[in-house]
Amino acid sequence: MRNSRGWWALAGVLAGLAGLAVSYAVASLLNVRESPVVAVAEGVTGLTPGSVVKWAIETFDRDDKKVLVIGMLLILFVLFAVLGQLARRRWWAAMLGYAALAGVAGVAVASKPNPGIIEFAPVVVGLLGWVVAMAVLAEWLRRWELVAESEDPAAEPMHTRRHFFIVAGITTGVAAFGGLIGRVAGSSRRNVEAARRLLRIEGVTAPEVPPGAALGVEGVGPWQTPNSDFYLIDTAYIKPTIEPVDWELRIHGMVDRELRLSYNDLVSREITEDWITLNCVSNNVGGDLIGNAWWSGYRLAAILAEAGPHPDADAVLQTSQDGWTCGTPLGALMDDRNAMLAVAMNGEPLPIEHGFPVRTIVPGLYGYVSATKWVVDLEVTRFDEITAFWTDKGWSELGPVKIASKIEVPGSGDDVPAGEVLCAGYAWFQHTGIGAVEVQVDGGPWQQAEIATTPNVDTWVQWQVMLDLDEGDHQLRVRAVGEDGSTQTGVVADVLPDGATGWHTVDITAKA
Ligand SMILES: Nc1nc2c(c(=O)[nH]1)N[C@H]1C(S)=C(S)[C@@H](COP(=O)(O)O)O[C@H]1N2
Ligand SMILES: [Mo]
Repeated sequence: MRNSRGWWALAGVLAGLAGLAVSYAVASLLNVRESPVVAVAEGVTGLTPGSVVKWAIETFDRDDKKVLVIGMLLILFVLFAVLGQLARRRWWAAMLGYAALAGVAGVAVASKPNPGIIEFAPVVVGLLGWVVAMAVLAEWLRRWELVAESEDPAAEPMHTRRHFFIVAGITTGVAAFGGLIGRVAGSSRRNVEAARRLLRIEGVTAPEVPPGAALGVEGVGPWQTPNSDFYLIDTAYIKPTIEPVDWELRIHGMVDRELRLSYNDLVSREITEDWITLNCVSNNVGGDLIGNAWWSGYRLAAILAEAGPHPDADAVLQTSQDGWTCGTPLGALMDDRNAMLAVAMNGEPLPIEHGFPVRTIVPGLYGYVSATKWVVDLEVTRFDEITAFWTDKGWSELGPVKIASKIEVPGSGDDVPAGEVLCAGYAWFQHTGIGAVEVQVDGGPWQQAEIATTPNVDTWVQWQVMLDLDEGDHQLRVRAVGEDGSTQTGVVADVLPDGATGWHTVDITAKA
């Protein structure tokens, strides 16, 4: 027992590995977006200055993420060894250390767009793994130490030492088994990720923000929402992982010809691309369940026309691979708008979370009645014959997007210098278009804002207006006017059953 500190360090490392491994296994089994280690690695990349990231990418090329994860694991090894030694005399400090590490992972997971509760499971299980493994190993190390230091000739250090080794062996086994489960369970997701990375879809072009669409006001989110920041809403605890070769879309029901499309059939069609803003019916006034992307796909109007819908059909029941359903007006899928089966988002194959390999996008409708991710089945039918996932729960059958607007700067509670204050944000009324945006200070007259140009009526619109504010507290309000002349109502309505209404209001203080 001469080198007791070394044994404690070993115990720390083994417990650490076991915790990481069970966390990884749970992450893979639940198919959550990233294991905590990767989430932290991504967080680190996000916080690292651009020049360093650029250097790392150039130096390590495509392996930059791998290098980062390996580097983090090395740092963790050292930390685990230190925590193991700490556990010897200051148990609470070691536990605090594990909790802090889990806290970092938790923050990294929480910083992803709209993380579900399930995404925290790997962090919680990992922390439990650490604590349990460390407790068991510490127990036997202590006994060994006691016996080794004992004067009693009957005490047998061999016996306790053997026990510690057995427990250490079991912990190693758990770590190896957890790692194995993680590999095997994660393989379908890895295969799909690999297939996605290698995919080159003919005709998909990179997005270029149209000139004049972004006003460049500081504090206003980007006009084009990057995939990594795009809000995520779905009911799937485990995200479907579908390889393009395994994907098939069935179009049937009230049609003249039933169609079955493979991925290759789909991508050999004529591509269509467009800027379309997607938002969720659950978005509260001023909320951020909205994003704008460059979508590439294949026009549903053409595909449905081939199937030949019957004249008395008025709906399409869409079903995703995980069994989620929604009912979409047939008219919205067949008129001149760019309703599409999308395969790419912002010039890249759809991310798995956003519906890889194929999802529906329909300008002008909320996601819950139109934007089916992992879509596999379209049944042409009638609204009076179907129910769908959300309409079963009291949401409206039809979900046209309501006209809305939002102030992004100044933010609620901000202090601003009195005098000229730039107020800016977004307005949207997909498939009708925004004609004007007006801002009101303290219930006074509505002031016209300048609105940016947009490539079509299906995207959100940036706006800005210079306000003149006296010292003191002020309340700012915004409302939009549609291109059809309709004015956004100030009547407050809840998101249920068909979308929130009311004017977004921001309270600020102007200071000398
Ligand atoms: N398969 C599936 N598709 C779905 C949903 C879902 O729960 N499952 N939710 C819908 C809702 S309510 C919205 S708002 C959009 C969100 O799409 P996003 O996660 O890509 O932003 O997806 C729609 N498509
Ligand atoms: Mo939604």
